[in-house]
Amino acid sequence: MKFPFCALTIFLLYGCPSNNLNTEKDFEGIDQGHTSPLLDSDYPIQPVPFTNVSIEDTFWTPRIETNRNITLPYNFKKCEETGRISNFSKAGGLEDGDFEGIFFNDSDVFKVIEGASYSLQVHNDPELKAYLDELIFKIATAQEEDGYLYTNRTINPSKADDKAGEVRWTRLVSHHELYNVGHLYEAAVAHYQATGERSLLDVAIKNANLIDRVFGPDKNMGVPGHQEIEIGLVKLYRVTGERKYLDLAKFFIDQRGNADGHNLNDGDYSGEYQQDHLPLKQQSTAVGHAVRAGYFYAGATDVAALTDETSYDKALGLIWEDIVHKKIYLTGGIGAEPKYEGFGPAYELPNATAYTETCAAIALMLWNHRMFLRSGDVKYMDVFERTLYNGFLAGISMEGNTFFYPNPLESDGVFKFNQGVCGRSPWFDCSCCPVNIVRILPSLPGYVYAVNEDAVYMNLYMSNTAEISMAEGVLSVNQKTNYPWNGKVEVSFNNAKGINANLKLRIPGWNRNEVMDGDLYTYTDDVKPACELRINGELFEVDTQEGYLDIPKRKWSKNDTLEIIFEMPVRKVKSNDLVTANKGKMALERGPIVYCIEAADNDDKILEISIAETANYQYKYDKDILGGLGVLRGPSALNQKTITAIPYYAWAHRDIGPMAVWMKTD
Ligand code: FUB
Ligand code: ZN
Repeated sequence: MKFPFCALTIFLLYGCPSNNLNTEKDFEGIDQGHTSPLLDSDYPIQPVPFTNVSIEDTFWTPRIETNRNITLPYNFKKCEETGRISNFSKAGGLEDGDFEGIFFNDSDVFKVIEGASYSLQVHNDPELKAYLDELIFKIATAQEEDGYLYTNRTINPSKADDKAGEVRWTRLVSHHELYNVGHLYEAAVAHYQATGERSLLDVAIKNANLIDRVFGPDKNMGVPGHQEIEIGLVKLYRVTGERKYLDLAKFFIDQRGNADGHNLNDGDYSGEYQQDHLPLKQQSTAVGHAVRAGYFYAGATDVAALTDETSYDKALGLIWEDIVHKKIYLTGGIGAEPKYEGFGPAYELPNATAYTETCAAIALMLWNHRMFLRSGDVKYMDVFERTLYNGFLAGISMEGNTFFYPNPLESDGVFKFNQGVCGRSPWFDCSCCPVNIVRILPSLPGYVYAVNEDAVYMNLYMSNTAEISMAEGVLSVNQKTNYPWNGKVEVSFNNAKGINANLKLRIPGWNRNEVMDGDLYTYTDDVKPACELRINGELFEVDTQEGYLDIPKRKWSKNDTLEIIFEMPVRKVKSNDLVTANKGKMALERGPIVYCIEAADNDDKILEISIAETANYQYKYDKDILGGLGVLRGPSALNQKTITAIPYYAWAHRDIGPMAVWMKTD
């Protein structure tokens, strides 16, 4: 039995929760299927939904399957064991007892439901479906009559966590009433799309209608202490077509940093910490808590795309440059500062204390994908890919049941962060990261392709078959590759009759000699990795200036093949001199993978190892290390002994010991 509780028990005991029967009457716009209504405006480029992309890939399939078989039930089990789920039962009167855990633990459960729903969309699992039914029942009973949902207060307001206070909406800065329900909305939309059932969606709608009655111009003009509801409201708008949810998301974006109606400096968690120091339009640098920031920018990008609001673009562009030119780690992680889990000053990127929370990596990916959809600019998908294979993937073990919260780029094997662990952990009291990972992996196929009128963008490389809706019909595409270990990608089509499409194949930044946009990191050599495209066996010269192999519109059918070779040499990277932490140091990369050295493979003292700028490092796929990894081997300048570097994402799977991404150079 994979899921901890016996489904149906609650239904048999209590029947249906009343608010599931009582659909809000002011909501009419949804059909009983699970399609989205057409919206007035939207991103000019649309992602191909993950449900249309079937991944069969030697690198990613095991990770997605482990997520489904191990991480997902494991996360639910942990939520059971730690009282996160019984908090709902207690709030709903199904159980006695006090609230357990941290005041925003409801959000963890919503995030796992979101991940489970994505998984259900592509993998029928009656047991999981029944488990979700039972869980949603508990959540629905926890919802108060007017739609309010926050178990920390509902169970017993006089015992609510101090940060939340006894009275609703009184401590917006420090509590997470609005953050939690943002995750509820995301989960509800995912569950509705997976099942066509409204059980959780009705809970979300009832709650959103309450929030809409309470917040807005001439009402409560406070802002959420932690952004997230903006993203959730946009998803609710997408699925229902109810404009008021989009307007409310826009209100929360515009009200942040607006002194009219709320106090911008209201305690430790206010002001810059939550990006509430200035209106977004006047912001130009990334400050404060990194997850809050990432969700904020992602939500604002959504609102800009779905409304005629163009005034956020300049600020979002400047903030993006501030991050990517000055504040991002080589791994694509953001948020250097452990004290407040956020951005430090420009170029201050210490390695051993790099906080780079897994959730911040996720927030950055979500935002960069949206920036790409708005602009078509390759630089955003370059950041997405870098973060995906490094800063994000390091957060989850290959076994799927241990996690990193901070993701430092160096370790002495002893130092413990504020999460109290050195190495991977089975769980955290504040477990926002494990439950965030579980929703990203099943939706990963949705980041591979995007479409724009007659163009198809191929942004990520992993073996898959995709059904891509075009004006003329469905283009059925196969990708075959051994990426990230090999840069060869073969593309074929299943259409008997040709379908017209302009194909845009992303040339990864590392192949274009650009570590990332800007000059924070550069390759030490001037190698120009080859990029070759063959169409039906013939070498094809294409314009690559925009970062895409742009193949003009033509009919594609099952007679056609593409072969792309992105040459993937081992590269050495150095930092901008202003990054004092990396002075005199280099890092190794190959393709999208950032490498590190760790104690398990090297008998020297890791933090003393140095490498020569001229030394050669050889790539080899080693099937004996951790089930198979591409490793780099070459001489240490210290004593000419061979050192072995492994992908950063794979560190800390063996004995806990020192690790370094940046190595001294002699
Ligand atoms: O506050 C909710 C989440 O918990 C944040 O996003 C994380 O940084 C952690 O503090
Ligand atoms: Zn987290």
